[in-house]
Amino acid sequence: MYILLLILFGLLGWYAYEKKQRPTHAVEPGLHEEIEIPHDQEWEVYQNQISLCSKKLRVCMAELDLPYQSHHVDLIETRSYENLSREFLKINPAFTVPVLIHNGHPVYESHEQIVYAAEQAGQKGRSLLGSTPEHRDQIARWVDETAIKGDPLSSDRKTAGHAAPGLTIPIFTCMLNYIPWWRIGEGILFHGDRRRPLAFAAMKARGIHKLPPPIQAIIAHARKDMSLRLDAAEQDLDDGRTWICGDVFTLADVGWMAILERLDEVDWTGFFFGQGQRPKTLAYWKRLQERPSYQTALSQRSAVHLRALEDLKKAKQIAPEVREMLEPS
Ligand SMILES: N[C@@H](CCC(=O)N[C@@H](CS)C(=O)NCC(=O)O)C(=O)O
Repeated sequence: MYILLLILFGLLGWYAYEKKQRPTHAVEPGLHEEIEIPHDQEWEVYQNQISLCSKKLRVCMAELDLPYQSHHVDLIETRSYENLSREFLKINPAFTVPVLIHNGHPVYESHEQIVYAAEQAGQKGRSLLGSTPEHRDQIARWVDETAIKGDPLSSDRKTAGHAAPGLTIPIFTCMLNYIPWWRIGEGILFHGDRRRPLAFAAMKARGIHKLPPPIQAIIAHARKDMSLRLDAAEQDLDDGRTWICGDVFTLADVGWMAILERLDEVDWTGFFFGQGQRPKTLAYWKRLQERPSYQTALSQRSAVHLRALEDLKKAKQIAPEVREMLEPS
């Protein structure tokens, strides 16, 4: 009995100590000149291979031809909660990637990072930001539309950016099959937003065949919101323009490249573009894939992701109820 109590107090002591070492709190978006992060290069990026916001920043840096040192940070879907480690929380106490570091100062939030990098990058940056006040406003609207601002789990913002996490649930559910339970436990103990690891635990426990109804509802809302935003893109592209804001590639296209890539990697393209739906947007997506920045920043997929994608496709083939839940006819 005494031994059990001793172990229990030991564990509680460890938890209290460890929690104190991993403080989390919100951060103001934008550049923080008052914070100094150890660095080797002018530009450094803390990012994750599959994260939507990291992809957007990688595409932007590639378009701007800005060389940077990359620090890969694992998230639970790719392997472990490295974003909750003591080391990473010193870089971003808000526990998310990406973080852009310029001369040792962090810039938080990917929609701020792409604007900041473009503003620092001379002529190439000016072209991504737009030429006239109207053009800049139009670009800013799409940058906002493709961003995840505030709480990613809130359904208040009906944008493409906010629909994307819900549409990512199927692939993350399949990826979690390859992640051991104890790693998810680390998130439940230390995450700054416990709803996220709890949702991941539910996804892992139930699997793609039996997703809990509240999670199915998130997917259904996301599907509806994304459909409407893709319709808006289709309308803008209807006049035959090459890029979403005209004939010059801009930050608005950077945002859309990341969103359309996400739909592709979660096997949604058939649902949103099949049977001749939204042909202009589909052609636009093909043009985006031809840009060198796509090759540099997005073309590689991890082994876990590829295995999970196969699992997802197979589940949709063999289980009509999974297909109907994800892609209702
Ligand atoms: N608004 C933020 C969103 C960042 C965000 O939520 N990043 C996700 C990956 S796309 C993340 O780091 N999630 C880690 C977690 O929740 O544990 C931005 O645009 O940078």
